[in-house]
Amino acid sequence: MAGAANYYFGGYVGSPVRLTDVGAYGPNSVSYYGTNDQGGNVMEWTDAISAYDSMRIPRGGSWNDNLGYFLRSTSRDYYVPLNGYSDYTGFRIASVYVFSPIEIWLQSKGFPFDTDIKSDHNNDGVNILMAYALNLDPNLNLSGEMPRPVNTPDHDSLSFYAAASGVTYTVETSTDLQHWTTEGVSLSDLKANSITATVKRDGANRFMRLVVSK
Ligand SMILES: [Ca+2]
Ligand SMILES: [Ca+2]
Repeated sequence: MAGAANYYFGGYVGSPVRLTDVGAYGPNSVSYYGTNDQGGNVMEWTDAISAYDSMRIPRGGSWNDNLGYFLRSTSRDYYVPLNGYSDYTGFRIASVYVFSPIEIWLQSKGFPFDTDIKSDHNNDGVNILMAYALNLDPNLNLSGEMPRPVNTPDHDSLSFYAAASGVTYTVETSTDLQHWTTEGVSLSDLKANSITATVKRDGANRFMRLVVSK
């Protein structure tokens, strides 16, 4: 990480030897994560506690460090917070992003968490959301793995995995592949992570489809 930081190196002529405004060192002081003055200026408290002596760990070095050592991202200092203040120790406000179940699943399958789940990266006709909904591996060819209807003289039925977190499963029926309805489709309770959708036979040709949404 090339750049500039506010620290005091043995009286180096370029050091202000005091606190500077955030961003005073310009774009060169912006870290890989887009944060200003990560190294130098003020040293920031972290939520880490030293296992060795239970002291709290600040990192990043400050304007008051007369060596560059504490600027290193691998370096840490040890202090006990007291009821006092200094102009070389501060903190940074950050928010924690909590991954949703599907975002965790995406990463477990080798995808970035923000992948477009409507995409079909391997062109097998099954998008990523459908693979997630049916508990299948999106990296495999799933063209032959979709739920298949079972036909009896009285009913047509479709059973499928229906326990993916955050997914709504709907089964629709149609006689012409144009107009789809959930009317006449009965759904079983979830049993062994599966649901069975059943349509009564009435003499017409019937199609069934599974719709998943998030
Ligand atoms: Ca800093
Ligand atoms: Ca696919």
